[in-house]
Amino acid sequence: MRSVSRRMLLAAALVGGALTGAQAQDRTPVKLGAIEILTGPNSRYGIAIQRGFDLALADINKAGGVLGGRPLAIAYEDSAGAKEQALNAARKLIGRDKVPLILGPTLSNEMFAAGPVANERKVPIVGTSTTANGITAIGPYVFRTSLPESDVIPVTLRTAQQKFGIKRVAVMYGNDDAFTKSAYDVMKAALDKLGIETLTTETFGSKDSDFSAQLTKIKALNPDAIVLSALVEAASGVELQARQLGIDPKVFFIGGNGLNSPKLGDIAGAAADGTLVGSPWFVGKPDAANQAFVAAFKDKYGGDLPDQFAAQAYDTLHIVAKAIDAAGAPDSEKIKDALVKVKYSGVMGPFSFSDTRDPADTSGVVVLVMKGGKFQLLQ
Ligand code: 1QQ
Repeated sequence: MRSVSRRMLLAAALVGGALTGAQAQDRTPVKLGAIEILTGPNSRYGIAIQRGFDLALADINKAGGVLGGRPLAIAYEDSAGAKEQALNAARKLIGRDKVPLILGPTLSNEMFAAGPVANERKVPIVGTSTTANGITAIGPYVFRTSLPESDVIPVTLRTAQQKFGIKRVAVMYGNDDAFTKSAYDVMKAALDKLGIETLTTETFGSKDSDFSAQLTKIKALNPDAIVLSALVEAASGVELQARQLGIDPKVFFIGGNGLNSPKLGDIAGAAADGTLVGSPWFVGKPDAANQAFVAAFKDKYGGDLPDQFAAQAYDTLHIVAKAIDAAGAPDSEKIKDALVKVKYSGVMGPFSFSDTRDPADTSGVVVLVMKGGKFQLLQ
């Protein structure tokens, strides 16, 4: 009898031990940081990104979260498009919240401020919309899932040349933002390479609202097209004013990533018709994964369609979740090492990082044209 009860006690102890083990299974959320533009003139970009993340977050948590059952969470910080604010947000997320990884920031201009801090503190930071040259050269903890302008703009300009026979263009760019300046450099190199003549190069500040001096000069030169590197607020203003000043609607705009937002059509309306942009994604991309994403997005956000910023963010959170699982712990160093090895197929198509932590596959660029205030695939 004694031995039986001892065995029973042993069994009870084992069960108890097993129960304690199950109870001790870690269910604490894995909280990431995100720095995005949630207020102010450029918030259309950041809110699209936030919506993409939040949709992916819901999917991931519905499927059991990360690391065998821990929910994933995101602490958002609003940068308002200001690089000092993005820098402070990075400091706060790393120092106070101790996040193992940061998503964002929205603008290259902000990444050049926040990226070095994350890199120095050895916290991976993943841009989903930063397209300027030199982003990942900040350091080994800096990643991006967005295609750099250097992979997109040459395709856009070559398409404009082949399809519309442009020979002479005017160039306009914002000269106080890292992305708009970098995209201008890429445009200039591509125009030279294609043998397209640049009649004039005009600059403006990102907060300007009067572009009449530059546009009046451009009108007199009678270009085939206007190549424009700007964020969407200024871009909409330029396009509206161009038509008000009587620049012929046949003289279409060719833009960089800043113009690839539905906000351009919302603000500029018919004045933006004919605008060409290169894009890594389009809403009508017919594969099942993308169409399911578009439907789920519309469902969650009251019928609104996703844009490329939302699609890119959606895939990025899945890529990051995969890296966290592969890392086996919410540890910055392990996540960094896992990220470089991730292979993922999402709504943008197949994805992995190149050895410079940029997208490895640069082949998926399509050219979109604005018609009736909406971008559609150029046929
Ligand atoms: C950059 C961009 C912007 C258009 C992102 C919103 O491409 O800053 O790099």
